[in-house]
Amino acid sequence: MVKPTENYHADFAKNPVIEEIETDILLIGGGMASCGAAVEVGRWAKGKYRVTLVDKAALDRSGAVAQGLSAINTYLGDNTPEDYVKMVANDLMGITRDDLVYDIGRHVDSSVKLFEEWGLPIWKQKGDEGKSLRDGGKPVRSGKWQIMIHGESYKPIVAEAAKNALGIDNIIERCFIVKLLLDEKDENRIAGAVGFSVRENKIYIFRCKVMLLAAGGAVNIFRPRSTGEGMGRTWYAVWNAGSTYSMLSQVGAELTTMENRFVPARFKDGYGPVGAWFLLFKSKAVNGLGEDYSAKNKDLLAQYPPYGLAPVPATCLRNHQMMKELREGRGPIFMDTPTAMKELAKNMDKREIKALESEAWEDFLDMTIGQANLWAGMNIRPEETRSELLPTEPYFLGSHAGACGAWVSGPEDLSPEGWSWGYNRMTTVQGLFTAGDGVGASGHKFSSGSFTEGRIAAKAMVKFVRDHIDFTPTITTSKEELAAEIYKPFQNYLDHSEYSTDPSVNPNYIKPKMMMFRLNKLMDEYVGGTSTYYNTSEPMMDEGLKLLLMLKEDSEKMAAKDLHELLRAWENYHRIWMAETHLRHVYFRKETRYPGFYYRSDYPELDEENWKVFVNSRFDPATGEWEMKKIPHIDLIEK
Ligand code: SFD
Ligand code: AMP
Repeated sequence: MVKPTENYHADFAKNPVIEEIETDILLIGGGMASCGAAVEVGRWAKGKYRVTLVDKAALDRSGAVAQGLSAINTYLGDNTPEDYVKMVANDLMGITRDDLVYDIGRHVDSSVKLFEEWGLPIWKQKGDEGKSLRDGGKPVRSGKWQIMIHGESYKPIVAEAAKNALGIDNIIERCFIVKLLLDEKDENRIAGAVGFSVRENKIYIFRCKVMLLAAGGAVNIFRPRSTGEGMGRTWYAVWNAGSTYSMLSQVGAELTTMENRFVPARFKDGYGPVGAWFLLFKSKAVNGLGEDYSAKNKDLLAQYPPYGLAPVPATCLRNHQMMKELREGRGPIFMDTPTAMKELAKNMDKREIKALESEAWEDFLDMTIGQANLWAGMNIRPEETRSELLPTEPYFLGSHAGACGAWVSGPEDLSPEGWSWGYNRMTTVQGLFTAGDGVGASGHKFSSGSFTEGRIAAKAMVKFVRDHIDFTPTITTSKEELAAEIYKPFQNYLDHSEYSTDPSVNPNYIKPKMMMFRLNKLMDEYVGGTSTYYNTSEPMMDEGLKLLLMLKEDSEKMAAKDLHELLRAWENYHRIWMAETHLRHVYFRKETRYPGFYYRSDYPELDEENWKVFVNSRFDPATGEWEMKKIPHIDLIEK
C-alpha cells in the first residue's frame, strides 16, 4: 500500500527552508497597481533603497489583466477631471471620495501614454494611424471614457516595464502572502509579512519599512452561477481571493464601503464583458419578448439620486432594470448582436464587414478567451445569433464599477480636513499603503487608473522611507512559529489522513474545496446571492453570521495534501474574512443603496437623509472587536 504521505508529497510539510528578507520597500502583488508602483519606485528609489516585489503568480500573466483586455476604460483625453468625478459619483450612487477620484483623473492619461510607448497598440481614428497619443493621435473611443486597444499582451508589456524598473533579482514570483506583521514596539505600524512558495518547500519572512498591499479584489465569495464542468469560470480574476481586504483588516486598517459589491451583467456562462457591445457596436439588449427593457423601464430610475449627473445611468441601476424583467418572468435577456452588426455594416464594403466580424471576436480573444470558445462550441456567429446575458454572482473590487477597500489618506492639495494624513494612499496603519482594488470609495479606475494609483502610492512611499529611514522593524515571533502557522493545514492532513480510506473524506478535517463550497452556499443563501435574487435582510444575515462564525471555527481544521491545496486553504482564510466584513457592512447600512447589486428587503428604499454617508469598519487586532461607523460624506465638486 502507498502511504498518503508518499502519494501526496506531504513531506513538504517537514522542515521547510525559511528565507528571511530585509528590505526597505515591499510591494505585495504583481498586478496593475503594483506594476505601476514598481515603475515609479524605480524612478525615485533606485540605488537608494532596497525594493522587493512579491507576487503569488508570475508577473507576466498575473492578476485581472492576465488574459489581456480589449479596452482601457479610463482615458480622459478631452474630458476634465471634474467630469470624471461626476461620472464616478453618479455610477456609485453618490458615495465616493472626490479627492481620490480627482487625483486619478488628473494623472491617468500619462500612464496610458507610457503603455503605448512600451508597445501596447492603441486603436487610432482614421487619418491618425501610426500617430502616438503623445503626438496628438486621436484614439478610437468606444465610450466617453473608454478607448480601444489590441490588448492581448497588455499585461506582459506592463510587467516588462516593472521588471526593468526593479531588476529581476528583486522580484519573487509564486509566493503567496498569508498575513502581515505589525511592529511589536511601535503600535499601529507595519513591519513585515509572511508567505510561502507555491512551488517549493519554502517559507518567506519579510521585514520592511514601508509596504504596498495591492493583491486585487475578491472572487468566489458567493456561490458562482457556473457549476459542474463550468466551475472555475468567473468574470473577475479567479485567483484574487480577498487577500488585500482581509490582510489590511487583520492588522487594524480601516475599511470603507465594504457593503458595495459588483454584479456585472455578462454574456451567460462565458462571462464575456458587455462594454464593447453596448458602446462600440451600439448593440441593444432585449428581454424574452424582444422589448428594449432599458427604454421600457426608464421611469424606474427617476427616484434614485444623484440621477442626471452623468448621461449614463449607474451600473447597478442598469442591472435593476434588467432584474425586473427576469424576476417577473420576461427572460431570457439577449444581446441583440445581429441587429447591431447589420446596422454597422450598412455602409461598409465586404472587406470592412470582415474586419467588423473579426473585431467582434477579438473583443473576447483579447480578454475572456473562454467566451470565444463558448461561441465556437455553441455554433454562435454574432452576426447571425443573439447571445444571452445574465447578472452574475457578486464580486468585490475597488477599481471597476465597485468601490470597496481601504480608507486611505488623500492628496494634500485636495483632501478636506481629516482625509489626508501625510502620505497619499497610506491606510490608517503607519507605513501600510494600498492601491487599485485596495482603495475604497473611488471606483472606475480600471486598469489604467489602478496602475496610476500604484504610481501615486509609490511616490508617497518613497517619501515615507526617507522620513523614517532609522526605523528598524521589530518582530519577535520566532520563524519556526510563523512557519508552523502557515503549514498548519499540512499538519492537519498528516495527523489524520490515514484514518479514512479516501483521504478527501475525513471526520477530522475539511478539504479547502469543500470549505469554499460551504462559504459560497451560505453567502448565496443569506447575504444576497443569485439564489435569492440578491435579496437579504436582518433576520437572514443574523442566521448567515451564525453560520459564518461556525464555519470560521471549523476552518482551523482545513487540511492540505500538497502545496496546491495549501494555497487553496489560505485563499479560503482570506475569503472567509472578506465575507464577514461584507456581511457586517451590509447589516450596518440600513437602506438599499445599490439596487441591482443587492436589496435589503427590510429597507427597500434608498435613504439620502440618513445614509448619504460612508460606512467604515475597523477590526481591532488587540481586542478582536469590530467597530462600525458612519463618516459624513463631503462633495468637493459641485453635483
Ligand atoms: O471589460 C497576491 N478590468 C478592466 N479594465 C480596463 O481598463 N478595461 C477593461 O476592459 C476592463 N474589463 C475587465 C477587467 C478585468 C477583468 C478580469 C476582465 C475584464 C475580464 C479591470 C482591471 O483589470 C482591474 O481594474 C485592475 O487589474 C486592478 O488592478 P490591481 O492591481 O488592483 O489588481 P490585479 O491586477 O488583479 O493584481 C492583483 C495582484 O495580486 C497578486 N496577489 N500576491 C501575493 N500574495 C497574495 N496573497 C496575493 N493575492 C493576489 C496577483 O497575483 C496579482 O498579481 S471589462 O470587464 O470592463
Ligand atoms: P463592462 O464591459 O461591462 O465591464 O464595461 C466596460 C465599460 O463600459 C465600463 O466603463 C462600463 O461602465 C461601460 N458600459 C458597459 N455597459 C454600458 C452601457 N450599457 N452603457 C454605458 N456604458 C456601459
